[in-house]
Formats: sequence, C-alpha cells, structure tokens
Amino acid sequence: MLAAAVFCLAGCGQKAEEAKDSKLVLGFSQIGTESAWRIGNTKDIEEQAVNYDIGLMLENANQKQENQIAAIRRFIAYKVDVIAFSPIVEEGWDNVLKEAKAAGIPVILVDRELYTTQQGLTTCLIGADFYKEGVMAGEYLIRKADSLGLEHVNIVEITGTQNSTPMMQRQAGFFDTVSNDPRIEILESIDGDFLKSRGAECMRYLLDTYGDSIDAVFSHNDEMTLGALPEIEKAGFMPGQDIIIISIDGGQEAIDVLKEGKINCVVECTPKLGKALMETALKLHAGEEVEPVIHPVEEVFSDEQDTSLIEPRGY
Ligand code: GYE
Repeated sequence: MLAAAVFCLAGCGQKAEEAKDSKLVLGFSQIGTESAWRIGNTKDIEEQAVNYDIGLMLENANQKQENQIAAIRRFIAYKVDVIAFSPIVEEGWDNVLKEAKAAGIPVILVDRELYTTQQGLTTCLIGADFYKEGVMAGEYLIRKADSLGLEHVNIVEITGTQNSTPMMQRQAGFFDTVSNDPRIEILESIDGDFLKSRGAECMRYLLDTYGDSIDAVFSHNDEMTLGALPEIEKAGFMPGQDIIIISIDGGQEAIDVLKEGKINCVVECTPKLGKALMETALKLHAGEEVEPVIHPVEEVFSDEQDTSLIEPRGY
C-alpha cells in the first residue's frame, strides 16, 4: 500500500517533491517468494520501514534478474534517495549500477553479494556470513560421524541457485571443512534452486542413483529439505535416523521437523535484516560513513541440544 502511495506521489509533480523531501524514500528490489526465509525477510523490511518512518518502494522480481534490473531502473527514474536489493546471482549488474552511480543514488546490497568489474558501485553489504554457515554445517557432520562412530559417510548436497552468493559460499565453507576428514565422501552436488519442488526432484534422482548408500544430505535451505524429506520416506528410509539431514535457514517449519527428529541439524540464517538496512539508509542519506559489511550473529540448532527449548522463530 505504501509503495503504491509513493509511486503516486512521485508522479504528481511539486507536491510529490515536497512529500519526498520530508521522508527518506528507499527503493528495494526483492528476489521473489521462493522460501519462508524470503517471505520473512520481506515482512521484516516492510515492518522496519514503518518503524523508521521510511517510504518504501518494494518490488518483487519473481526470481528473475531482468525484473530486478528493471526495478532498479524505475527507482532511478523516480529519484529515490537510496536503492537496496538482494542480487539473485552475482554477475550481470555493472550497467544498471553505473546508472545508479551516475544518478548519485547510493546502493546497499541486502542478503547477497555481487561481482562488478568496477569498484565503488555499491556502498555496503548487510547479510549473513554464508561461508561460516557452510563451515558450521560441516562441523556438525563431523561431530555426528564421531558420535555415531561412523567409518565412512557418503553425502549428497542439494545446492541453492547456481552462481548465487549463498550457494557458492555455503558449498565452499562445507567442502573446506569436510574435505579434511577422510571418512567423508561427497557423492554428488545437484542444483535445487532453493525451491521445495526442486528439492523433491533432486532427492528422487539422488535416491534412484545412489539408493541406500546415501548416509547424509546437506541441503542449502529449509525449503529444499522439506521437499526432500517425503521422498526419503517414500523410498523406505527414516530421515534423521537412516540418513543424517542438515539444513540451513531455521524457519519455524524446519525447526518443528527438527523437534520431531526428522532433521538433525539446522544452521540458522536470519532474514531479519530490516533494522540494519533502515539505519544504513538513513546514514547514507545523511552523508555518513557506513560499515562495509554487516553480518548478523547466527547459531546452530541440532539434535545435540534440547530442541524443546528453541524459541519461536518468527519466520
Ligand atoms: O537461505 C534461502 C533463500 O539468500 C540467504 O535465499 C538467502 C537464501 C536463503 O531463498 O532460503
């Protein structure tokens, strides 16, 4: 509703300018609605914009980079004060970012990183340390193998969107951690695009190909995990017991399944980036320096703890 109002004001001549002058206008291009994480992230940004009295122009790109580029161009045309976006993949942003720079509009990266050929096209990144998440997932697997006394662990990996920051860094952190352990073998990594339906498809394929030699699944987000679990059960295995299940995000649905014992470990990735985003936008608008990288603090939820004590997650 607010976005529509801002669009209308911006199109209504002088009055619009006055309204815009009194309130910071932030254009935010969201990737889509692929996961509980993403939906929670959007909700948090909307709520924090209200708390900080910032006019939010929010656009949903429905998982398409071209839609994000078009949204950023609209933000430039409307002369918003600050642009923020979560780049779906790392490459392909140079031109639109140069246009934002030429228009003098600072750009904040939310959640994901990107790659540019020119320095200084974005101001900062507010998002999780995905490499560390991969490390924490790998460390859990090693501890689990120790506690079960396993001599060999065959693992399959269902990854997030190819060439996205969380996909690349979660994989790198995980590989770097488990590759030092001679017991652990990665049978295959397959692209599940962060989607529940793809998680199910990938798991069906992996079960058809490797059958009962799969000891563990590392899935880059809860949605793909939740898609994979029924496939494991249909194939006659008990997730969490016959196959170790490791997920990332920590949305409520996955935490409930962790409590049931069908997921063994969920590495937290918080979508609550809205407060830091609004504070950073206000600082940039005031011409102040901002931190180049803001990482939220994140934890691991697993069957090593009393899972009944995990607080409601809010996403
Ligand atoms: O893990 C996944 C989402 O970029 C951190 O994207 C985000 C990831 C998150 O769709 O569920």
